[in-house]
Amino acid sequence: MSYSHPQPLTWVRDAVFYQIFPDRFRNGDPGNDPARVEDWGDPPRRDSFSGGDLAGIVEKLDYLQDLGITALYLTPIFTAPSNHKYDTTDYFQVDPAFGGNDALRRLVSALHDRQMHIVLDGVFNHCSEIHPFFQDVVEQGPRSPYWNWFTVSGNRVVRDPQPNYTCWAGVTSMPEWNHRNPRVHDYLLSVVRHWIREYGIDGWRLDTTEYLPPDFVKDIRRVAKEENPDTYILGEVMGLATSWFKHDALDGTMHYKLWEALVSFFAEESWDAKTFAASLYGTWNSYPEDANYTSYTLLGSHDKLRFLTLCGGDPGKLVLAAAFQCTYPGAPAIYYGDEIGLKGGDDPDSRRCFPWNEADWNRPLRDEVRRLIRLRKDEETLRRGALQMLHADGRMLSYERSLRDQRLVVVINADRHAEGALTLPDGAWEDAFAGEAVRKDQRIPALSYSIYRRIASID
Ligand SMILES: [Ca+2]
Repeated sequence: MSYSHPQPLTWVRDAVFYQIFPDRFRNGDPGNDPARVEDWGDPPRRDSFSGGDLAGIVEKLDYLQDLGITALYLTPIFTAPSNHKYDTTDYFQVDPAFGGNDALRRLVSALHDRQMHIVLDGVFNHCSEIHPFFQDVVEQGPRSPYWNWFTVSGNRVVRDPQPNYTCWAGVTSMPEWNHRNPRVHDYLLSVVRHWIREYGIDGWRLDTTEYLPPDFVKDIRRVAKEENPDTYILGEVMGLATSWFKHDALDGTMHYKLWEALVSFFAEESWDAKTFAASLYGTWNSYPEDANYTSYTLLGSHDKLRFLTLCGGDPGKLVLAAAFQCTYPGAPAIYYGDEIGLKGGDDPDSRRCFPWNEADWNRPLRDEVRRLIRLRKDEETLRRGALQMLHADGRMLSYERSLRDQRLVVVINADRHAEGALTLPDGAWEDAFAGEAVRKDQRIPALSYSIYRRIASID
């Protein structure tokens, strides 16, 4: 299949994403800090605030662009009581601690000036218990016009000892919307439309997609495309996303199936290359070809231990995983701070403040990630080309990417001790970074990768 002709969502195929947890990335405006704000860098707690905001992101766009980032995914930014803001109280207001609606307008404008894109987090399964509609139900019971917007058994809302209303994962502060009520859908779809039409956002990441009715997800995608056909609808799907794609409900998935494979092969070393390649093959073939190219391939997110921590703190393993990520189909996504060696265990530890003191950075790691992103941007073949596995044996893996007459070969030796050997396919080859011709037979040192470009074919 050729990808040389214009395709929908070209910007996603070419994107390198950066995920930001806004409270922890950068405090650009101390004037909007929540009342009880911690010192920047203090270890996060589940209920602590660090003061990060959207002005801070604008301040650091040079940093992000220098790294090679072309698109941002922000965890929720609408008004909510928690630091993570998955408990929305007002879907039409950016949280004042993030700078309010004007700050979003400035951020979108600054991003678009740089031809960068922004994807917001849509939390449409549940809201906050202090959302005014739920509060009305608490106060008025069945007389509330919003009574049927939630699912309450009995004639009044009871929280303790057991909630008598459906709520997210049993968390009483997050009542679930009643998705059987069409008025709920109309309301949430108006949110989807509003931020595309009025603020020009480029996509929605749908929180807990697997808990939403499929027809509702399809409606989200439909109305988003009506506003702008280039809008990206990205599902948070922890399992296989096959059925979501089959029913045209999503453009891409946060590729957690791939993430599991990356963790097993690179970080935990519990899989050999054959098992890893078989997993890649299975997922690849179960998704439509387009969806493989427009999914979001991640090493980390706010819901997982930091990849470097999963690697036992070994940045060499992370580099190999990043080399894979940047040479495989799908838009690579960096979880803020992974590129400078930020560590972190389970939530809230995985949500530490970004350390802006460069003395705290792993500079060689950042340079390596930057170099890989640059190669991906320079080589259309890595972004859009076909994929062909060559070898998977022991702890070594090689594959080819091809587009028209362009060929690239990637080899990754994830063995800690043993050197590997690779014979390049027919033709003349050069090192893709150095641009220097190489021999056909290559030695691949332990824990290293190489990328080769074909400079001439024999035919
Ligand atoms: Ca602030």
